[in-house]
Formats: sequence, C-alpha cells, structure tokens
Amino acid sequence: MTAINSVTDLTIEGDVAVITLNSPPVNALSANVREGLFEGFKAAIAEPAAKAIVLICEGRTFIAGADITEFGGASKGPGLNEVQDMMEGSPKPVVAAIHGTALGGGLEVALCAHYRVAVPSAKCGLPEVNLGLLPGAGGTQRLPRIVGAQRAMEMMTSGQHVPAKECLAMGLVDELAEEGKLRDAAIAYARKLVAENKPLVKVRDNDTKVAADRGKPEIFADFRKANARKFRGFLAPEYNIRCIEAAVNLPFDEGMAVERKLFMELMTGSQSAAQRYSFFAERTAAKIPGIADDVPLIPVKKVGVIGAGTMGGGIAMNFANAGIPVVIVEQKQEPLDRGLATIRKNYERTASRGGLTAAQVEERCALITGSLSMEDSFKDVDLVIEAVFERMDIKKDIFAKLDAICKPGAILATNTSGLNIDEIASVTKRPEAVIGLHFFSPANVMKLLEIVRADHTSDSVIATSMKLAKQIGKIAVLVGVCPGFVGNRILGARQREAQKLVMEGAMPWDIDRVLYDFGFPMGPFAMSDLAGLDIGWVKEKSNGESIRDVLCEADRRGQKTGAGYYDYDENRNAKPSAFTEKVINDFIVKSGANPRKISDEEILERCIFPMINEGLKILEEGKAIRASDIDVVWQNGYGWPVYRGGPMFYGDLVGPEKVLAKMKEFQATMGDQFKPAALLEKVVAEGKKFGQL
Ligand code: TC6
Repeated sequence: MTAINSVTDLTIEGDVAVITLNSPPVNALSANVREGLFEGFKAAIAEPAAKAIVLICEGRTFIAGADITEFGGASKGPGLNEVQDMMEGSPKPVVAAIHGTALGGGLEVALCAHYRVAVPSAKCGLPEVNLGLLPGAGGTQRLPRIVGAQRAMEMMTSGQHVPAKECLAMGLVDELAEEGKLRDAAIAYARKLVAENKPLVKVRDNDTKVAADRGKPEIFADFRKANARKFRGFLAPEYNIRCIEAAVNLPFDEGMAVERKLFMELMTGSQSAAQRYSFFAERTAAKIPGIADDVPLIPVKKVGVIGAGTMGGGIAMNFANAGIPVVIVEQKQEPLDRGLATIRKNYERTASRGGLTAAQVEERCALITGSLSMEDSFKDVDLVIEAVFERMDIKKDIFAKLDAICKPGAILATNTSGLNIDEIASVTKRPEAVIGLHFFSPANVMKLLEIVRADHTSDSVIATSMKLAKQIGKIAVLVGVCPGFVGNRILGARQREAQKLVMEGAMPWDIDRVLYDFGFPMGPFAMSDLAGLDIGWVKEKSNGESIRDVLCEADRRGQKTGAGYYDYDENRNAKPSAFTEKVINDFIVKSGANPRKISDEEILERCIFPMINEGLKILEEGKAIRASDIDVVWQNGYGWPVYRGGPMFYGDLVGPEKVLAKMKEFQATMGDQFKPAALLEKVVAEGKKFGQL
C-alpha cells in the first residue's frame, strides 16, 4: 500500500489498482481529496502491473459531494475537472465502488468512471438544488445521457437520493455487489472488464438518450408547468432544467459551457448563499453548548400522548413511524375513537398515494393504542406528551397527575405553544423531568420541533429529546421559556404590524400579496381565513370592537364559511372583499385617522424588520442559543422562504445598519413598539453581522 497523501492510499491487488479515499466525515471533495484523487489516478495509470483501477471510499459513505465549507473561498490544488478528465481519459478501465451516498460532486466523479458498482443500500443523487445550485462538474450533461431528460429533471430539481436498485434499472449503476463485500466485488468486476476486453465507456459520448429527447420541447414545458408552484421563487430548479435542455440540444462541450455559466451565476447569488447557510444552520442547531457528549440518555421505548385531537394524533404518528409504540389517552370514548380513526385515515391516504404498503399501515396503526385512563396506561411510559387545550389550569392539573402516575425517570413533556413551562413544572416534584416539545401542525408532516428548556430541565432530558427528535425525522431547535417561545413570539411581532397596517389603509390582500411575493406560502390574512377567524373568538363576548368581531358576527369566519377577510368561490379561490373593505374603512374613520396609500416597500419593512428586532431581543434574553437557530425555526415551522435564509440571515442581506435606521425612523413616527433592541444597536456599533450572534 502506498500513501498518496493524508487521505488517499493506492494498493496494487495483482492486476488491479485500488485507490482508497478516507476523509471523514463524508469524503467531501476538499482540496486534499482532489489532490489525492489526482495523484492517485496518475500513479495508478502509470503503474505497469495495473490493468484496471477501482475507486472506493472508507467510512460511512462514498464521496458525498463537493466540500461545501470551501465554497466561496479561493480554490486550492487541482480542480475537480482535472481529476475527472484524468479518470475519463484513463487508458485503463475505471470502476467506482459506491456505498452510502454518491451525491453531487461525488456522483459527478463516479460518472467519469467507465463503470459503477454499488451495494444495494447505496444511494445516488444530485442534490445541489437544495443548496441553491446545480451540479457544476458535468452532472447536468452526463446524467441526462444515462437516464434521459425527464428523469434527470426529476432527480435534479428534487435532489432525491435514488436507491441503488433503481439506479441499476436506469443504467446509472452497472452492477450490484453484496452488502459488505464491495471492495472484492469491484475488483472482481474490474478483472472481468479486462478479461472480456470491455470498452472504456465515456458517458459524455453516449448520445442515444438525449437524441431521443431532441425536438420535444414539450418535455420541458410540461415539467415546468407541473412544478410551477413548487419552484416558485427559486432560481436553481429553473437553471437545472436549462442545463438539461442544453444537454439535449447542444454538443457535450457546449452544454458544459452553459452549465459553467449558470453554475457561477447561482454560486455567486444570494439564494445559494442562503441555502448553504441553512444546511449548516440545521446541523449547528443540533449542537448544544454546555451539555457533555456523554450525558446519559433515557431510553424511550414507549410514549404516552394526552389528547387525541389533530395535534395529539399527529404527534403519535411520528413515533409510530419510527417504530415506537404510543398510547393516546382521552377523557371520553367518542373523541378517542374519532382520533384513532383519523390517524388510520391519514395512513390510508398515504398508502393510496404509494407512500406506504397496506401491511405498513396495519403495523403503524397497531403501534398506536387508545385508552381512557392515564393511571392504567402511563405507568410504564418513558415519555408523555401533553397536547390538550392551551389553558394553564388544565395543564397544571394534568402534570400533577402525571407526577403521581409516571415512573421515576420518565420525561414529562408539554406541547404548549407558548405557556410558561416553569409554572407547569412547578406542580410536580420532578421539574428536572419537565420539558416543552412544541410540534407544529400538522405534526406528522411539519419538520420543526421547538424543544423548550425550562429552568430545571435536566441535561439528560434535553439531550434525549434532541436525539429523539432526529430519530423521528424532526429538525429540533432548543429554545428557552418566554411567551410564544421563539417562533410564535416573532410571529406576534409580524401579526401586530400587519393589523396596524390595515388600520392605516393597507388592505389585507395588499399585505398578503407583498408577503406572498416575498416568498411566504401565504400572508397573515389568508392564513387567518384558512385557520378560521373564530379561533379564540367567543360569540357571547363579541361586541363589534374589532374587525374580527364584525367579520365573525357576519358569519365570515374564514374559508369554512365561504368568507372571511376574503370572499371565496366554491373552489375556495380567494377574492378581495368589498364587505371587508367597508368594515375596515368604517373602523379607520371611527378612529379619526385618515387612510393613506402605503407602499409595498413599507409593508414589507414594517412586517419584517420588527421580526428581526424581536429575534435580537430573544438573543439578548438568551432564549435562543444563536441567530441561526431562529432562522431554522422560521424556515421549518413558519414557511420563511428557504432561499432567503431566515429573518436573521435576511437582516444581514439587507444590512444591520439599514434595519436599525428604519426601526429608528418608524419609532420616531409611530412610537416605541419600534424601539431598536439594544443588541441591534450593538451589532451596528461594532460593525458585526447578525449571523455572528
Ligand atoms: C456539490 O457537490 C457541488 C458540486 C459542484 C462542483 C464543484 N461538505 O448530514 P450529517 C458534514 S454540492 C462539507 O449530519 P448524515 C456535515 O456538516 C454538495 N461538509 O450526516 C456534518 O458535519 P458536523 C452536494 C459536509 O449521515 C457531517 O458532515 N452534496 C458535507 O445524516 C455529517 O453530516 C450534498 O448536498 C459536504 N458536502 O447524512 C450532500 N456533507 O458533524 C450534503 C456533510 O460537523 N450532505 N457534511 O455537523 C448530506 O446530504 C448528508 O450530510 C449525508 C450524510 C447524506 C451525506
């Protein structure tokens, strides 16, 4: 064995040269790895005994892509294209041996081998789109040459990781190897190629698939149309498609030039910067300073949920999906049955769309049982999550009971979306076991989990909750106790401003349009109509003192009644409402104010800058660990457009100085609700960025 460099070895196994990469954690294509590949292939090609070359990786995966941490910096060492040219131009057959994931630049390297062998558990994909990019190392030109334009568009605009078996079926992989025996299988395969004198297949020269797609622009037009909603606002999906069009319509080298140009445009733009930031922000959120790596974890083998409503049912499904049994407790049989039936219906709907087999539906439903008694059902659970009505007295009552029933060491969690968890914990004799697990509706779908640390929550309970979140496929962010926690507290800042803008002359649909165009899936008023204007509204107490009162009294309670802020047709299409407009104008007149024309720019700044300011107050108070955690919350729980990073990242794009200047301007004309956070003043004074907090 010869060490090529610190991450690459070359071994000559008889007539096969084996290049082994070992660059943890994911063999990303850092300068070191590129150098190892370049020098390794050079040596293997020059080695007289070697008739074929195998490229394989140590550790958990084949090359998982370019090294994202190097993006934006000066490039060092050999370029990836030099490595690829050497591989593709090798006079000896090159076999890529794939385990784990061959992603992005990793798959693009494998596509420059003449053949690919993979274990069945391996997956291949070009996920650059999720980083706001496109595969910039020939992937856009080579993948369509193997799988055709349609499949290439599907893979490259979704970033999906395609299982090896499927890769074999579409020709992306040439042979499957037995699990755990990849190295031997790849060497044997290489020997066979030599023995049978197989050609050196260069994907770039294979035009059959793309030629078949030539002259059919409808393939692209149809795909764009079908995905217009999903791609709205994002540049990268469209740029990926344009590259595939180039692969179909242009010679390889010209297609490569298109790829290069569009790649550079994306790489230097703010969307990709935001999406790359988010990739690391999500992973950073999992790291909790001050909690030791070896803190004992609590094994969670059985979970209890209180409340069989939408929230409780959704929460239970998460655990059943991960194979953990759940018992749901309700007070009465009828809501319990209804809740369990809804869960079954949800699973069956997934199955009808091909997402689950009938057997899996049964398995998951069998893991969720119902009960009317906490005493009978919660004695042996390791974690209980309370998901009942948001009232402190009810929650305290429940936690006092849980304290008496649950075994020592069990985690007692509340799904409250903003109540004081210290107060809830105070009724137990084990406040160290009490934590907030704030799921977002629908809880079986939404990725975010706010994990709320109360004053006495133990490190063990926090660490177990963070790990469990990952196990059930959630993105967890640890926050502190304050009204609304991180997500709803910042939402409150935006909602307040949206309501005020209406009282100054902006119509709900103006505000919604501005926020929709910014990239949110919908604006605050469309959202209210969807959720129901009567949430928390009590008919008997209504006195027509707010716009909402008047709308609800007129039975305009949102989409469900065919009218709310908007009018709705039978297909639930929204139209601005003359009724609502009159109600609003009457209120403005009554308040003695004069409605004024408010620009889109002002609407956006009035809605967004107070959110950034609130985020800074949260950081000041230590209720979030870092600015990027706030962004993770807003992206994954509140529809903040992914390509704008999050409120704090966006604040940096706008510039902290501008945010401060605008807040001061608003404060001067509209009052102290715009008072800049002390931290905002400090960041600007020190010339810092929010991202550094
Ligand atoms: C590309 O290739 C473009 C090419 C154009 C040509 C120039 N770079 O996710 P995990 C780190 S674009 C640097 O927790 P998993 C990650 O930060 C790239 N670092 O593990 C974490 O570090 P930490 C296309 C990376 O087992 C650690 O590895 N490729 C990279 O749940 C473990 O990560 C992709 O987009 C990277 N490329 O999942 C793939 N990847 O421990 C991105 C990971 O210090 N990666 N790290 O926090 C993934 O999807 C997943 O990491 C995974 C492993 C499926 C490879």
